[in-house]
This record gives sequence, C-alpha cells and structure tokens, in this order.
Amino acid sequence: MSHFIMRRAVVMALAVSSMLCFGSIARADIRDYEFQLVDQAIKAGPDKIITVRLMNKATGKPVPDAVIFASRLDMAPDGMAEMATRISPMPSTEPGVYKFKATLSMAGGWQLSLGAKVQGETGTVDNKLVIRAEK
Ligand SMILES: [Cu+2]
Repeated sequence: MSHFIMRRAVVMALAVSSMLCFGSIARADIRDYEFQLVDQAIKAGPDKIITVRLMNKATGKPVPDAVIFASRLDMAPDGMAEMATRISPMPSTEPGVYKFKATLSMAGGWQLSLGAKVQGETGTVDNKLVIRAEK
C-alpha cells in the first residue's frame, strides 16, 4: 500500500471512530466558543458590513464552517429593542470570519444577536454583541 493510501485509511478510521464514540473523545465545551466583533464602531448608513470572528477561547483559534441559524440586529442598547433592521449573511473572506450586511439607519448602539452551531459540537453558541453606529 502506498503511503498516501495508508494515510487516507487512517484519516477515515479516525473520522469514523469520532462519529461513533461521542463520549470517549475529549471535546471542547460549547461555552468555549465566542463571537467577537472585528470592528466595534461602524459608520451609520445603508449597506454596512459587520464583521465578526468566531473564536475557540480554549485554543485561541478562529472557528470556520459554523452554521449561523439566527441573527437579529436591533437598537436594544439604546432602549429601542423594537427598532430592528434586516441583516443578510455575506461570503466569508477568511476562515472563522463571518460577515453580514445591514442598514444602520440611526447612529447609536445596535445589538447583534447570533445563534450558531459549531461542527462537531452539541449545543449552540448564543452571543449578543454591541456595535456603535457613528454619525
Ligand atoms: Cu433607534
């Protein structure tokens, strides 16, 4: 057997065993994961890009391929929780970085709420981040 094929066999065996033995493999806690704002402040206006990074705090590494299933952007930090704006996911530019497009129609504090699933982890990441929209 060639070295390449043997390596593939080992990788496949590991993948299968990790699927079968949930309990026996040390896995990170879902609470180790955290979304962080790349830019705390963004100029108010239409079609602004919000960039966040999903970090594994235990390893200090960004986490790619998370599935973001919930997102909301509203002005709760300024007492206007009912003032929400539409948010659309944008293509990522680097692993572990997630981008959204939104119209920040008013200067002030905007709360970005994100719900996400991380590959291979049970539970969900639920974070609320506050963005400052500047005039
Ligand atoms: Cu407002």
